[in-house]
Amino acid sequence: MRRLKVFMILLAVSTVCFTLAAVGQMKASKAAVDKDGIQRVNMLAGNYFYDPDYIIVKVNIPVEITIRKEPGVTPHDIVIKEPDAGIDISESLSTDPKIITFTPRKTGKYPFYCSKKLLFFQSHKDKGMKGVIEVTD
Ligand SMILES: [Cu+2]
Repeated sequence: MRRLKVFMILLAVSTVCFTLAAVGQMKASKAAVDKDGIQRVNMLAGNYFYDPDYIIVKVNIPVEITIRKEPGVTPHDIVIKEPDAGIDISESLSTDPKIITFTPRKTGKYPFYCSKKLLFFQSHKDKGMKGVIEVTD
């Protein structure tokens, strides 16, 4: 009986570890709702990525994204143009964390990206600097 219990605990622990590993690979992040009723996410932006690049939030609950840029001369921003869903953001980023707030009003998957582009080079978005906010019930 005791052995079975230990086995069940080990099974549960390994399942959790496996799930965490899978999520880490996708760089997905499910926002946790804090005690004050705000969903908080930390994000890092760099050449040419967002980490995490897939955020899952709940509809009609305020979201707070704390985002900073990796050190370096390349400028980055974050753009989310989904006014129908209550998300309309265009913020340039710095190494000092910036706080972006909005309340998603509609479920769905909404793209975000960096709008920077140097001369005739590929845009940062085309280099992979983009992600998705998934708003769920
Ligand atoms: Cu960029």
